Amino acid sequence: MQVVYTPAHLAHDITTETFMGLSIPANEVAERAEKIRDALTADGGFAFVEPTDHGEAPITAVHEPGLVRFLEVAWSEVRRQGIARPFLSADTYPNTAMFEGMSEDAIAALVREPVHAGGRAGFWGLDSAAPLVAGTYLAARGAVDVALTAADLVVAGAPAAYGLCRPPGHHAARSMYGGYCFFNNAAIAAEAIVRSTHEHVAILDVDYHHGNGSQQIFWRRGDVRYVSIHADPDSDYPYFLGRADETGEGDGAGENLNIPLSAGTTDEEYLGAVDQALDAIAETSGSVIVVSLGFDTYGLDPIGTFALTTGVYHEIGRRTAALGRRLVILQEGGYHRPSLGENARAWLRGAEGRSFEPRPAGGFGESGAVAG
Ligand code: SP5
Ligand code: ZN
Repeated sequence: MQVVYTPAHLAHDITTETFMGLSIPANEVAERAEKIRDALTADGGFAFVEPTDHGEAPITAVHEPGLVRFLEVAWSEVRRQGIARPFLSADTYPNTAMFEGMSEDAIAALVREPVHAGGRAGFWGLDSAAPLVAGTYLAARGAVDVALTAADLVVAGAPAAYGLCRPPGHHAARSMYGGYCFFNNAAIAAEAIVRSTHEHVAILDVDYHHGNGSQQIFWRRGDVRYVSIHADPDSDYPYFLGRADETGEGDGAGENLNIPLSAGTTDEEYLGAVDQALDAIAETSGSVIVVSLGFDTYGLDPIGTFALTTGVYHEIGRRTAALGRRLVILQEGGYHRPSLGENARAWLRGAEGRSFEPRPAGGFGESGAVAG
């Protein structure tokens, strides 16, 4: 399988994030992508390719141009405004209750992008967990090109391609970034595939979190089906979307399927949800599936609560490929760095119909971790 990778992600150099007002070591760090790259290189069965520059048009096909401009200039604005912070995080968000009682027209006239960088981050951002630094925009553009290049390979006939996207994308909505995500790599790829093939496209989102951005972008679309398995939003991010009764509207009615699962979900329970998700995709007419692949479902993940094991990723990859459709597999979350490489290897080998032999216990694919 071809793997699309670019070192551009290293420019999104994150060390801390804010969680409920507290500064904590960042979860979405550069080492994540490097661990996966190392494991796939060591495997020997993957061919690495660099992404090609696809420009801005495929991004604004999905995102509000104002969001793109904000992300492009945000860091220089932080510096120009003399804001002494190691990363940009929002000051104030426009909570809808701020405008309660006002007419839609009055709200539309009032709520506009402010000048202060902390206010602008609130205007475009969902939460405080997507720290923005000097290299964020270049890295996020790189991740989009990774996704689009993987899509190109599959549209050209490859049975599968893996885009090692970083930063991830599925929380980014048309006019919003958040949840470690800036541009929605999977949505941009899905839209590009719809436009080039004129086929229906399905998105299978198996990140631990609900992909609120992907759901929002395709909510009214009849030509893209979004199917997601994730933690129940009653107890997990993004809290306000991801429930089973969200099924789409207009042309998109019935095209959105959310499968929320509870804390402690096991391999067996998760595979049941995978079968349900794949059944919903099998009903659609297209020939390409975009997979939003997260490993924060892993038992040892620091921010997830599921109990999945490495072996089940091989089986999920195998079952997904067994639908007989071509796969654009794009990396989303997954924060237990020692296991990321093995989990990715397991999933991708499963998707290719190759066997998976776990590396020796204690190794997690790290060279030197096994004594001797
Ligand atoms: C792409 C993706 O997986 N985004 C996830 C965004 C999650 N945002 C909430 C992070 C909560 C961090 N909780 C730290 C708990 C430490 N025990
Ligand atoms: Zn996630």
